[in-house]
Amino acid sequence: MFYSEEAFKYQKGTGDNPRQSLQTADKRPGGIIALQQPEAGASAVSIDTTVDRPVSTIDPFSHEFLRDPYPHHEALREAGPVVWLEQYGIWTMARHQEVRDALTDWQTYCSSAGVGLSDFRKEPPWRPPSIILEADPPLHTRTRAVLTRILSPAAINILRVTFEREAELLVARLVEQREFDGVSDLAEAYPLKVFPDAVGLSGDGRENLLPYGNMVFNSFGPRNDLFELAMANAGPVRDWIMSKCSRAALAPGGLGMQIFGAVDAGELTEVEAGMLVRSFLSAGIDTTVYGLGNALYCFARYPEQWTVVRENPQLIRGAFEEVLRFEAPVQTFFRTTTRDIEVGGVRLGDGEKVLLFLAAANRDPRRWENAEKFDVRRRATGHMTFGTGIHGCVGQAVARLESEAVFGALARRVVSFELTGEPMPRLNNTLRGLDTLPLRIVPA
Ligand code: 8QM
Repeated sequence: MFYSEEAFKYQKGTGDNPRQSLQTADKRPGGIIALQQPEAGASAVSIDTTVDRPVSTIDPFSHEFLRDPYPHHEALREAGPVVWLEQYGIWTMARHQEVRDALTDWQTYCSSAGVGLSDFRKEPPWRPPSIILEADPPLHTRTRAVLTRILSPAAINILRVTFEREAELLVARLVEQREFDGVSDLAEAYPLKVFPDAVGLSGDGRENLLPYGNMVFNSFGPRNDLFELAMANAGPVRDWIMSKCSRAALAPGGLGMQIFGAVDAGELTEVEAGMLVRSFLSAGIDTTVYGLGNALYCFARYPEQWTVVRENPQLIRGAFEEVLRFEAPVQTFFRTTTRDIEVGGVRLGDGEKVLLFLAAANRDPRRWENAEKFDVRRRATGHMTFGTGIHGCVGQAVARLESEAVFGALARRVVSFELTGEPMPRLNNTLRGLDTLPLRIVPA
């Protein structure tokens, strides 16, 4: 089996030598062997409450892992509440409770050292850090307040008429066409039209947006082949992005210019406003492209679930939450510890990187009934795809609006989506989604 080298073992405390003579071997599907912790009280005189640490040799950024992460997620969840990833010298958490707790405790799990593998305190970041994503309070509190206002559900609802009209136009064209690629013709085409329009970007050069997102999301991982490939044309792409972040480049009334309104109100500097426009252009496209693509893929794979949605349009909103739970476009984020802390009896040191598996938390059987089932009727809120706590996705109203506009239009016109070929994955160090999704529509 392809994941047979995923050997779990336990190490004592923070020591480096794996303990060889251990306990019961617990055979897991796929040949994974997890060695269990000693039973409590097994050593009658011990007063040491710190248990050994589960260790994994897996590389969560290898092609093999990214192609089918779910068996690996299960193995990491079952290995323990926190697991040491030997290859990178970092911790990881894959259970719902631990991921949620870490995201909530921003004082212990900080973002200002970067939310990727790279520790900004030890190596220079590839771009100036984001002043919202890669920041802690008090800076984060100030920048977040501005975006919370601009992206509030009420503020975003004003975009609904435009977003719905664009969705109707695009879907009418695709239904006419009958056969199309679900990724380029819909999942990419729609966000690339409505979101930059809403920000107030001019029409030219938008082909730079996806390559930039590819850079941003691959850069959270290690400097592997995916990172290098994404960075191949970094200079011109980054220059174009930065040129669109100034007041002069933005249309009046758009989301971008509203950020500059906060400068006039004394909340931000002019430079900070430009940096927050960069955050829009970093976080606002690929996430929804992958999200819409994953949704289409789910409905093509589980046609009976699309039928349920079509016949009950009030389920469209909840169905998209289920897509986010089941096929999370954003799979992982990192934090960095700011002090020694104990998690499930394991000691984590100060200044250590922790890889949080949002997508594994989303399928944790401790939290979800039939976690591996795509079920549009379930209550999927509580998934970790938008994160939670002070850094919880500030743009989620935009994401939901896009999905409701697109799948609302599709529900009125499409009976089913048929795969006309094998969908191909687009591998990324952070995102999970498709490169191609060949579809034929059965019209209503
Ligand atoms: C991910 O640049 C940024 O501020 C930024 C980049 C990426 C994200 C968020 C913010 C979570 C969607």
